[in-house]
This record gives sequence, C-alpha cells and structure tokens, in this order.
Amino acid sequence: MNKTLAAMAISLVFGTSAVFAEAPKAPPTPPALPDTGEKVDTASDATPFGAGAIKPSKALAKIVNAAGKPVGIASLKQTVEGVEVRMEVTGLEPGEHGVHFHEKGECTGPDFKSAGGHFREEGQIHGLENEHPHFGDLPNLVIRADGKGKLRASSRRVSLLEGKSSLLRDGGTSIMIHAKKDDQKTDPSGGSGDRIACGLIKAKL
Ligand SMILES: [Cu+2]
Repeated sequence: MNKTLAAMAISLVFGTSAVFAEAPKAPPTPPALPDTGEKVDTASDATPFGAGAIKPSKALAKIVNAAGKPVGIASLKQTVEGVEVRMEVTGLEPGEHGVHFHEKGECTGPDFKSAGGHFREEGQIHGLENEHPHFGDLPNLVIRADGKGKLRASSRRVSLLEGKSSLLRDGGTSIMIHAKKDDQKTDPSGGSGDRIACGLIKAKL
C-alpha cells in the first residue's frame, strides 16, 4: 500500500515536473513573430517606420488656459510638406500672440513651465526670420476683439512620423500660446512673455 502510494506520488511529481519542463518550451510565440513580420511586409508600403509601429497622420491638442479651462483646439495633419496646423481658440485677449510647439507633453497650469522650452535642437535660433528657427516656431495667432482667433500654418520643421523632429516623440510635445506677440527674431522666445494657454499633442488614431 505504502509502496503504491509512494509510486503514485512519484509519478505525480514527475508528471507535474514534466509539465513544468514542457511549459518553458511551450510558449511557441516565436512562430507567431515571423507571422507578424509577414503581415507588416505585405500590408504596408510605408514600412520605414518599423514593424508594428503606429503611423498616425493626424494629431489633436485640446487647449486649456491657466485655470485649466478649455479654450480651444488645435488639429494637426501630416502632409508631404510637413505638418499643417489648424487652431481655433476663444476667450483670449485681443491682439497678437506667440505660438510654439514646446518640448514636453505636459500642460500644468497656471504657468505651464512643465512644457519646457521650445521644441528645438542644438544650433537652432528662435524666430521664423532666422535661418535655422526652432522646430517649434510658428507664426503669431491673431485674436479678434471678440476674443476669438484662428491660426492656419504649415511647418516643414516638424512631423507626426518618427524621427528627431516628431511632435509625437517619447515624452510628447505641446502647443503653447503666449501673452504677447512673438517678434520672430529674438532668442529664445521672441519676447512673447507669459504662457497663457497650452495643449498636449496627442496622436489621433
Ligand atoms: Cu513658447
């Protein structure tokens, strides 16, 4: 009896360990990988961005003021020329306001310092009137007497694809509206003053 029990126990143990021994071999996920690879190859004409990578062509930023209240929206679209920006805002001071893409995807009011400086790389000098402006430089936004304004702009210096100038890079980027006009030549921000509204740029899938 005892011997039988022992034998059963042993066979159970071996049985179990056999299952465990198989288990690590079991996850035959490797076969699945070539599969995915094939799918990517056949499905995309635009594989340069990497297997399985998201290839958004549009992005959106909900813009909030210093109090965190929504004041508008910016729609971004990848084109062959770069990125097209369409921004519509309301409830801002009439006049011209500097607008830039900033280097971090964090809009914490009221000062929005969380967004860091302008999205740029070394060697770039702020202002569209300079030869090598920041990635993030954009034309001024004009707010009418009713507090509303629209900005239509296109930038060749940024993209929504992969790469150093991607607005959708790790850590994100944001679009910022300033209190004053950007003179488009004075480093580092054209004398555009305080940050009054900010929108985190998110891929629109
Ligand atoms: Cu700025």
